[in-house]
Amino acid sequence: MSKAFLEKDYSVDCQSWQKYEGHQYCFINSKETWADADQKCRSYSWGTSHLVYIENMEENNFIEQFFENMRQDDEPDVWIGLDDRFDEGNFKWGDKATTFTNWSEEHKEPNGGQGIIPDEDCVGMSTNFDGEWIDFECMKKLYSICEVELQN
Ligand SMILES: [Ca+2]
Ligand SMILES: [Ca+2]
Ligand SMILES: [Ca+2]
Repeated sequence: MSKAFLEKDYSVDCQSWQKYEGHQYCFINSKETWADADQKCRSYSWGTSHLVYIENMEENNFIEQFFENMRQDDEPDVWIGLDDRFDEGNFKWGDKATTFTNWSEEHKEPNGGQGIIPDEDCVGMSTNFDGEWIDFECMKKLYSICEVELQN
């Protein structure tokens, strides 16, 4: 099988799903723009998967640890499924409003970008900031984590 073919097969990125607290997660082992990562996640599990939605501190801590275990280099940031692409300042998980958030307030995030990058609409978690969240420019390429909510 050629490498070019493998690269088009999204399933090769998401080999090991990890179960935690009624959810299932996988690590995408390639750096993608937020939109490409989101599209990959949505192609798994018959469309029930999405970029990870973090709904409490326990899940945040789990995802931080999972990312640190899975990443292939010292990349500090990973995409999560939060964005304000369609309504500036109104961050959502897909079409779901946020309840829990974990912004890096010390670093004044989300700051919507500044200077030469004035438009930051996609959110990552930073291991440099203790698992806190940062809004980034959406074309930035990062590792990402997908999530499926399991039927209990
Ligand atoms: Ca979740
Ligand atoms: Ca924004
Ligand atoms: Ca920012």
